[in-house]
Amino acid sequence: MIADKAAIRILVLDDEPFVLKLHMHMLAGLGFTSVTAHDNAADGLAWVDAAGGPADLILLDLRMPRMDGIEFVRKLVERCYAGSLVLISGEDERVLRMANRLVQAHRIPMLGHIRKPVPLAALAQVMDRWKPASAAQPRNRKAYSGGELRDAIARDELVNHYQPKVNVATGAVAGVEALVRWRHATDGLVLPDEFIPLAEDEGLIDALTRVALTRALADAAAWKQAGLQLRVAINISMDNLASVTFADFVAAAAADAGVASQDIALEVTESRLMLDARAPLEILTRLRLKRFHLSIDDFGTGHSSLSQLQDIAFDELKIDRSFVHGAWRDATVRAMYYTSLGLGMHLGMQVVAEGVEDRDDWDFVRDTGCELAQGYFIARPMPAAELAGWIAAWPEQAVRLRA
Ligand code: G
Ligand code: G
Ligand code: MN
Repeated sequence: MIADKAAIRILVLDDEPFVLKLHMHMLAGLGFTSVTAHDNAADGLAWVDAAGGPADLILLDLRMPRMDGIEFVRKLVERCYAGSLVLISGEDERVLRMANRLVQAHRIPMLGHIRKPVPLAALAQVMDRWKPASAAQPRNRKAYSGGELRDAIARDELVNHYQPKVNVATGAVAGVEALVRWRHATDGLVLPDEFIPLAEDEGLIDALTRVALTRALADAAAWKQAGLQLRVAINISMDNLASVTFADFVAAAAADAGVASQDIALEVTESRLMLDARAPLEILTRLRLKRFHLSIDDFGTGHSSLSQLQDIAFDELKIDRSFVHGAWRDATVRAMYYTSLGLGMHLGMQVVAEGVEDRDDWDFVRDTGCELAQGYFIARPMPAAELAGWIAAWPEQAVRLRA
């Protein structure tokens, strides 16, 4: 709930005076009364410039004669606009989505997009998301230095969490994915997005991967001892595949730990373009010949794409979560999902749907015949020590999901 709706300064832009009146009326009905309306972007911009303290929120029509909504957004960015935006348009979903992406890329808080004619309930729902500019700002991430990360690796501050992958039809736990975290002395548990790119830039990714892999192998061996049959997956950066000794390192580490190569999966994401494909191809081919399980991660994003599938004999394809979560209700997302699933199946790969976040996602994935699923709905990544407990409790939940 918003405390003081009347204090929020709203600008409504639409080239049709009737629509302007209607939207102002709807906003007033919802309790938003500090509303200014203009029927063209130039006047809107003049108002923003003159009003002494710009709008907190702008309801923006995309198609307007002369200056359109997209150009207006650029002018807002030039003015360091700090408020939020709602896009309103008669365009179809995909055009709205494209505009939505642009606004996000400009880092303007986007409360949502609504198709015309605007239903009151949709407007109310979007307006409910409004937050003051300070609260809407993303948490300021702390930037770490290469030296700090190097010390963290040396001091053994990196730990693996594990997220289960389960068979959708049977509920069986097929394996786990190791996801590294930094147990930071003062900042708490730091997620990999905040230090993997740094590790790649600072030449630390090999050291990091060695630590994560060694840890994962030790945990895999312990689980096997305890009678748990799990394939353990580890994430590999493209930079790991630059040095041809990597395949030998992986094979030796697995042998030392007493873990069979079939029980280890290597998840590869091509986050940046590889200029020289020879080393990665050599390493992946050798690992495949040694029967390590190769997985293409985040499929459909970045460079994890079709030509990769053609060149590399992956055993597993992980459909990126942006093509999974919400696919049941969104036709565009669903098209990406089905295409990825079909490709994986045609090529005889195991397919994993990532980002299964709720019951609707789960039911959808199950109905499509995808073999494996992973996501918050099943389990969040957890410390190694919690896995056995989770596995013991899971079947009861899985049974209920079959209903
Ligand atoms: O753990 P999260 O759940 O936040 O992971 C974010 C990203 O970090 C994912 O893309 C994942 O693949 C990557 N990641 C996690 N652990 C490792 C790792 O050990 N090595 C590499 N290269 N990437 C990792
Ligand atoms: O790139 P990779 O697939 O390795 O990334 C795994 C990342 O996805 C980790 O950051 C993990 O915490 C995150 N993740 C796992 N399950 C879900 C989920 O259901 N929803 C979302 N949003 N993220 C998830
Ligand atoms: Mn992964």
